[in-house]
Amino acid sequence: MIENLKDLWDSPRNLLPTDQVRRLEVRDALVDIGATLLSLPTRIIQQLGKTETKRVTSSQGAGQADMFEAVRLTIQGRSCTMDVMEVPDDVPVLIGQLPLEHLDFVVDRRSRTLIAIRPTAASTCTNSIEEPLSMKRTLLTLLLSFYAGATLAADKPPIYLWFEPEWFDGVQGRFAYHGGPSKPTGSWGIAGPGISAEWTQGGESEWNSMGAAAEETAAECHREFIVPRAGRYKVWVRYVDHRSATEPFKVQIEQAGKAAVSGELGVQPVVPPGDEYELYWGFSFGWGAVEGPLKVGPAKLTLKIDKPGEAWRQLDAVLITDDLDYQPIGREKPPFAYVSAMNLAPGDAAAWRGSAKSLPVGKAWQRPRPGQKDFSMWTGVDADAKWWSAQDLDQLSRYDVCSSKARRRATSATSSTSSLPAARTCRS
Ligand SMILES: [Ca+2]
Repeated sequence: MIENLKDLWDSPRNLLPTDQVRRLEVRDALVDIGATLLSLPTRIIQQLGKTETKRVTSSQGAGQADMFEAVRLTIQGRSCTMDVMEVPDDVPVLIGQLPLEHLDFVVDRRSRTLIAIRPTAASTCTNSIEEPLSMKRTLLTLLLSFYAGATLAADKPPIYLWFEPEWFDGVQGRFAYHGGPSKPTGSWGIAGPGISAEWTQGGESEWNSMGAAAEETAAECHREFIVPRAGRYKVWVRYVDHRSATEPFKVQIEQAGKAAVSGELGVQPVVPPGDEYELYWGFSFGWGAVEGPLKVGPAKLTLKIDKPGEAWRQLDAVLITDDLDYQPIGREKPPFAYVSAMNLAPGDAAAWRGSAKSLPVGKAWQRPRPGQKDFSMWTGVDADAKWWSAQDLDQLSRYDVCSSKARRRATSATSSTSSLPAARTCRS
């Protein structure tokens, strides 16, 4: 319950009828230790008829917010007086650390409830002085974001949004750096699917990448997306980092027509100049990031070139995440929430074979494990069901199971087939 404080004062003095006290019951408030104060959306502030007092820098650092005169806040029968910070209408009512501390609440993550740490009668708008300070601080560290009486926001997994810029609107035609210097076209072009330089680095993420010439001065592509949760985000971009040359481009996220996050990449190296790919090819894929706060709701990501670089621009993948500690590696996908829902490494791997689980494994198949892991170049093995059903599995050697093409190559390379190394016999 949030009430207009002045109305409450006026009511007992017969200056205002009790039923005219402006008050609101909020059922979807968010308890958020990322916030310090009590934050109310503009529409609720207007309904309560509050008056603006000053502008302050918000805890997110980048923006400013308006402060409003105090309200009476009541949660589970406990009340206190609290100043109000304004947030946009698409943000829920946020209950930060100060109101929680004033009301002597801590969050119990397991039961997803607020727990009072002293009797109701003692909960007023004063800080606890009887409680040892160390105890207070310990309890505060336990406070985590959650939707009051509903879902713990902190229990939700981090958000990872992975995008492939070669699909973005505005990417036109093709770009290639390996056919000689390319000319500016006024737009990003599809690049790839790579040559040896990319393949030795694991290749490009998913389909291809996109690129633009060093001399390009005006190219832009974008895509729209939804920010599922308000918070501070990192926008990572996997791109070609040239050794000793710049490849500048700008990353921008707009919300409601305003720049929410923006920054320039490709000016400072993100891969060490001594990196083996940088030394061998003169460039390497690397990840650079810009960071900033995003609100819940629609957003537009733009990748833009507005000045020439010293070498070509080539972008492969974008990752937007509120997991600020996460560091992308190569093309590896982040730990999406669904990954944790699957047990991808069961103890009994044979159970995965379905109807073939009772098939015995031939003794001759035992082989040294590269890097302690079993390994099979399946593309080099014949898959003729008739042939397999006629074999005695215990008698088969690696040579026997190779494709006929691989067998021909192996035979022409050496007259002995009985001691062929796996790498030679099984490469098609
Ligand atoms: Ca890509």
